[in-house]
Amino acid sequence: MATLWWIWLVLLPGVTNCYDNICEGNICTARQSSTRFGFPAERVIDKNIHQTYNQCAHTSESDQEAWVMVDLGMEYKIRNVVIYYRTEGTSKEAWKPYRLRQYSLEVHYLQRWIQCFKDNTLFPDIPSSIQNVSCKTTARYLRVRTTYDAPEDSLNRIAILEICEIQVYGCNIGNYGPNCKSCEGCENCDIDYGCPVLCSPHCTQGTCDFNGNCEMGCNAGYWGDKCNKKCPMNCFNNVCIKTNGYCAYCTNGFYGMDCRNRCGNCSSGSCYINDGHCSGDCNIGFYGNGCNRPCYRNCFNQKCRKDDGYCEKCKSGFYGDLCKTPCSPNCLQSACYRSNGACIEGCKGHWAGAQCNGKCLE
Ligand SMILES: [Ca+2]
Repeated sequence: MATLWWIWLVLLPGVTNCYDNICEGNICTARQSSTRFGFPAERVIDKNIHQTYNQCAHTSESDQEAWVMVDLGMEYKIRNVVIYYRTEGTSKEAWKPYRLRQYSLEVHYLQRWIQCFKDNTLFPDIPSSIQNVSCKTTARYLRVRTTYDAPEDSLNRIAILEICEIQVYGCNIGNYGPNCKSCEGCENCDIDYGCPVLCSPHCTQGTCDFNGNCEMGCNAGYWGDKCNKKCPMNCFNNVCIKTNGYCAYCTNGFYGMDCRNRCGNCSSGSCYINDGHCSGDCNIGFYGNGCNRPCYRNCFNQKCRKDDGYCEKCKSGFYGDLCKTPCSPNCLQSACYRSNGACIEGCKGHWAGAQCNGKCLE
C-alpha cells in the first residue's frame, strides 16, 4: 500500500500537466507594480503553491493599475499558465479571490504586450482561486494585470493583486508536446501537435488542420476526413458525401448509395437512387417497378402493363390474360377471342363448337 501511495504521488503531476514547468529551474524572476510590505513578488515563483495570504505576493493599496510580471529569462514556447490566487478557507466569511475579477493575462512578444486571456467574472460572482489559462504563444515576459476596483473594498479606485504562484508550462523553442520533443526544424511548430502535416491535394483550398483533416471539405471526386478516398465512379458530377462516401446523386442509368447498380429498362434512362424504381414508363418489352422483367413473349408487339405485365393485346394464335394459351388449331386463321378462346373466323373442316374442338355429326 505504501508503494502504491508513492506511485500515485509521482504520477499525479504528470496527469494534470506534463509540459515543462518553465520556472522549475530557478531561471525566472518576478516583479510587481508595487509591493505591500512583507509580500514580495518573488513569492509567485518560489514553487510554493500555498494560497494563504502570508505565502503570497501582494501589491500595495495605492495602484490604479496593478500587475505582477514574470521574466522567464529567455523566450519559450508557452502552452498554458496556472495562477494560484489568495484564498482562505471555505466559510462564508473567509477571504475570497474577488479582486481577481476582470484580470487579464498578457505576454510580451515582438516588442508589445498581447492579451492571452481576459477574465469576465462580474460582481457578485467570484473567479476560481486556481486559474488554468491556455496561452499558446512565444514569449519571455508574462504579466497578470488589472485595473479592477472591487466593490467589496472600501478604498476608491484601487486595483490590488494577491497572487501566490504563477506556473508557466511549455517547451523550449523548437520543441513540442507533453515531453517537449523536437520539432525537427519545421516552421509553424504547434506546441500541442508539432509540425503541420502535409494536406491532401484533394482538400478544398488546400487547407487542413494539424492532424491533416480537411476543414473546408473535399474537392470533387474525394471523401473522408483527409479527403484521400475516391468517390464511387458513377456519382453525379463525381461528387460524394464527405463523411461516408455515398453519392448524393447518380449519373444517368445507375442507382444505389454508391451508384454501382444499373437501372432497368426505364424509358427516361434514370431511376430512383435508393431502390432503382423507374419514375415513368418502361421501355417496350419490359415491366415491373425497376422495368427489368421482360413482357410475356406472346404479348402483341411485346407491349405489356408496367404494374403486372398484363399484355395489352395477344399475338395472333394466343389468348388469356398473359396470352399463354394457344387458340385451338381448328380455328380458321388461328384467330380466337382473348377472353375465352372462341374462334373468331369459325372452324376448319369438320370441327364445331365455340373453340372448334368438337367434331361435326356425320
Ligand atoms: Ca508561492
